[in-house]
Amino acid sequence: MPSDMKNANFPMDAEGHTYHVGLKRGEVCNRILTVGDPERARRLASLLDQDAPMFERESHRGFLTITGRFLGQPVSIIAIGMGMAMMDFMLREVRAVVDGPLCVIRIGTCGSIATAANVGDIIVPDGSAAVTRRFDAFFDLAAASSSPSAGELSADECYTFSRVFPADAELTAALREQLGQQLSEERVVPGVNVTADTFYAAQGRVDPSFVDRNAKHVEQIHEQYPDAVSLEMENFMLFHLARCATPLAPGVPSIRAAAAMIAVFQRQANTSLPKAELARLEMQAGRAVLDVLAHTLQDEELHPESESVW
Ligand code: DUR
Repeated sequence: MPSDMKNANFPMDAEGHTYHVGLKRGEVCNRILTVGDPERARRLASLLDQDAPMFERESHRGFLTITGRFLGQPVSIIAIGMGMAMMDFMLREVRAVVDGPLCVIRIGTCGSIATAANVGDIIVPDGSAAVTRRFDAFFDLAAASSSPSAGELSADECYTFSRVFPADAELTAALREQLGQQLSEERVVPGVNVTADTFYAAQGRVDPSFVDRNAKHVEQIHEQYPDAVSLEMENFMLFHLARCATPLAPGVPSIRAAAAMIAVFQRQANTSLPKAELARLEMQAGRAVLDVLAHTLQDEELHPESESVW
């Protein structure tokens, strides 16, 4: 259990640990590799410099942070679990305890909805849109649900489609280059990622136990976003908050962000990636991301105190 919290607006304990991610100043650094699965975070931590000190914290809300060094540069690997809310917790709480620019790259998995991307390909998106359930559309639909055509709303009114929020162009280009060297260039796929607020309905998975009005969902996504390649649950919030973060100075972004997603399902072909293949790809992606992070922030951009223990 966390100790007593102060400040209901942005809760922290007496030592300055944030409420959910459980980190205080000095325990997390400016370069961040974020993933969902804590076991993936531990496997990727094996790539960090083994002779450097390593800090580890598991929070009471399921976040795992490992801070160490890669090529001598401080890097934090943070596992957040799943969904946009967890990305929001992580970015805001890390932002609160680190000075200077943050550089955040996510490695995750996704479903491919483009014939250009097969299982085992790595998608490095130019940007992300959010597709979310429009809850009110279902208020009357669900009550009249015995027939799937019940209610007055058409299927395309049941979900909202946001604008595409861009990834950092420079980081994205560097990431594609590194991944191209690790795998091969044709297996690194660009395009627009779509972040859904759920794994099932908002990704067009049909479930007869619920009224979801999503039989044509993937088609509607392609209509909205002609470059859509993937569906997952976190990247939009990363790119969105990077854009919403208050600049450190005029023209100096607070958060720069990019993402690499391993396609584990191909939705049209209905295929899935074998587990052993995923394990191999995540390490290749990890090496590429850590390399980009280590070469990204220059020492003079960083506030010395924020990395005092590193
Ligand atoms: N994910 C999806 N959809 C897929 C494949 C992977 O959302 O089809 C990602 C996002 C989330 C987790 O973190 O993996 C859900 O399995």
